[in-house]
Amino acid sequence: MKTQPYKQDSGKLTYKVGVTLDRFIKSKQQDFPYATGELSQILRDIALASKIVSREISRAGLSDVTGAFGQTNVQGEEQQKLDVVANVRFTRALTKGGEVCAVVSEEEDLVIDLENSKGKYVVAIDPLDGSSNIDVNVSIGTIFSIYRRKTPTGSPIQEQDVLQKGSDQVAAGYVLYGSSTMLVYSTGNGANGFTYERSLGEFFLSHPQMQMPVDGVIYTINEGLTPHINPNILSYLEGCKRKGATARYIGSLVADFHRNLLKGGIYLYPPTSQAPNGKIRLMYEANALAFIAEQVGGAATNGTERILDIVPQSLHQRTPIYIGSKNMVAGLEKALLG
Ligand code: FBP
Repeated sequence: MKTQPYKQDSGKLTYKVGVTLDRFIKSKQQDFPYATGELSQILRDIALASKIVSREISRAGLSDVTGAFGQTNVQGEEQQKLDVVANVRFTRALTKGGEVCAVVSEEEDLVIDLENSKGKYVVAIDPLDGSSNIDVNVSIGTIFSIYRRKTPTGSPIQEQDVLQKGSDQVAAGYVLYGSSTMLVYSTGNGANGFTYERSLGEFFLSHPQMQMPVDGVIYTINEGLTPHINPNILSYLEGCKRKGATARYIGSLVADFHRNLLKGGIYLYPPTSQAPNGKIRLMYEANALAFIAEQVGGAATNGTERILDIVPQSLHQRTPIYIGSKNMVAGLEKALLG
């Protein structure tokens, strides 16, 4: 039979739309030691749930999903309706995807056992980060960490499956619901960013092989905390200001981290006299962003130890965190030594 070779049409009529997240995940699958498609499926599940949550957020003012839900979570924080919506959407998507055996969520007191005898993975997730910004239309996010369970599939979920160090993550990332919705993730071979094209319902590769500047001009801290923090941090911030650095603080960790990743900067949430371990949660906030930070050439510490080396003791433990441009984090660690 006579055939003809495929000729890539480069006419203006059919401009290229770019690489979809799905195709990218597939093309990178062989990079992953256990490449059997399970991790790819989990990333797809997270992408699907984030599309639904992005839709709910973008029309929040038109539907009854703003305001408090009327319950508090294990942190004693008042749950927002969208916190609950996001928690349900991500947990449901991970359950239906069939590759996850347990979920650790900021909105759930205990580990959720998905009773999935073939699930090899554990996901830790902050379904909606930046709760104080939900109802005021300021950027918020989702943060996720993916681990391989340690015990045999089908056996009861053990502490060792869940309380794993950040350096054991097999993948991690975040979704930013901002002026556009973006998903940034890494499986340990650099980090890539995808922008959501709502009209096509697809994430497209928009930020390949992201890199964080080693030096930055931005410091990010809730200035309201300064009367209650270590004076060495105050002198470090004075040093940054003398070097011309500027303050930026959105109050949503994902949004502040993402900006500093692109522009160079440091996010600080130190221990305070009221919160001796700071505010940020290790398992589903700090670990994932520290993984990404290191993959893009940045760094993350609790002041004395690399965040990814911290051995978790409990699901909802908090940790001081200083994360961002490598030289700025190194400068902070030096300042803390006094
Ligand atoms: P949650 O909203 O998921 O609880 O996350 C914590 C957080 O909102 C971060 O996103 C943010 O960086 C920080 O707390 C803001 O804290 P504060 O209001 O004390 O500045």
